[in-house]
Amino acid sequence: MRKMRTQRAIAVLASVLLIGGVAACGNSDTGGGGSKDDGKITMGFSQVGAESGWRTANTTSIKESAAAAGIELKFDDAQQKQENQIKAIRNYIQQKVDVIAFSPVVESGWDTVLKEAKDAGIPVILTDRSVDSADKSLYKTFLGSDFVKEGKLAGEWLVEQKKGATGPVNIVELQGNTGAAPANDRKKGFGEAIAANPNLKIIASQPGDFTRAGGKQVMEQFLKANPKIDVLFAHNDDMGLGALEAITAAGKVPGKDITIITVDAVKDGMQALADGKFNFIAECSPLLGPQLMDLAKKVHAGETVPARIETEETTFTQEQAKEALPNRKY
Ligand code: GYE
Repeated sequence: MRKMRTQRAIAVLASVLLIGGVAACGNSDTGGGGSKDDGKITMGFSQVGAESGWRTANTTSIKESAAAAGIELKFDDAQQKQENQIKAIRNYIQQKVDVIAFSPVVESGWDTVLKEAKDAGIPVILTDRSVDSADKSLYKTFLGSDFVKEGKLAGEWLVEQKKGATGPVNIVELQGNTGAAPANDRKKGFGEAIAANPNLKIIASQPGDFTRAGGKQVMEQFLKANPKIDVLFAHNDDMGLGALEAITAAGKVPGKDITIITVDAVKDGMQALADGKFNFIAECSPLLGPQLMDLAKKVHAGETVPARIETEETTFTQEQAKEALPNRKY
């Protein structure tokens, strides 16, 4: 009995000391430092633009995930211009946001502004596209797809399809915006894969800026200049969708007269694939928001995060697109 009472007394004393200690901590917190920190993380995000269905889905994912994670998001659309992105990042530095995240429209030319963020003590997360900076300490991590692999998967599928070809197979390529990581890397991966069959030849390759309008316009030129086009490789669905109009207007049947391969697998692209107008899509997931917010929290808390986080992806044939389409959210 006495023993129990003593134990209880010790427990009460311990909790009094504990509460006192916490209160004292709280006091010294508010008293010192003068940090404005209310515990809420503010993220400045510079988006490439609104050039494609992929981009729209990516923006939605980022906005929804920020709200769900309780992160205050400052968002800027750079309209595919690097100078706008640099301006937005400088604004975020001035506003002393907690974390800066961005999807660089092109790979080169970021060192100066990234150094400014580093000097201001603001961590930077690259999302979707990467930069070619030699100094990897300028950013904390890069979250996004392996674009070389996407191009490779597209090329390998074509090699398999055309393995019986006895004569030249003429390929035209619609590239993304000049200097963008997905344009450079998809071109590289595709080129490397098709080298396995010397019959496969890229006879024309031009940027269509990842837009439907760009895809349509450049495909019209391709069709005018080249009487025999067997294959179109478009670096995204939207350019492929734009090209469909040009191909039909030229009196050719997309998916039959011209084999069409794209990247992304957004809903409209998957519909074209299920309808037999496209022949193959290498997936690129735009749903990067949840992982980005998670990384922002970790980086803000001073935790180390992996330098590279790769998105998981697959590929789709026409049959697979028919199956996947009803559940496709974007
Ligand atoms: O494939 C394209 C978009 O950077 C992965 O940008 C992204 C690409 C995507 O415009 O549709």
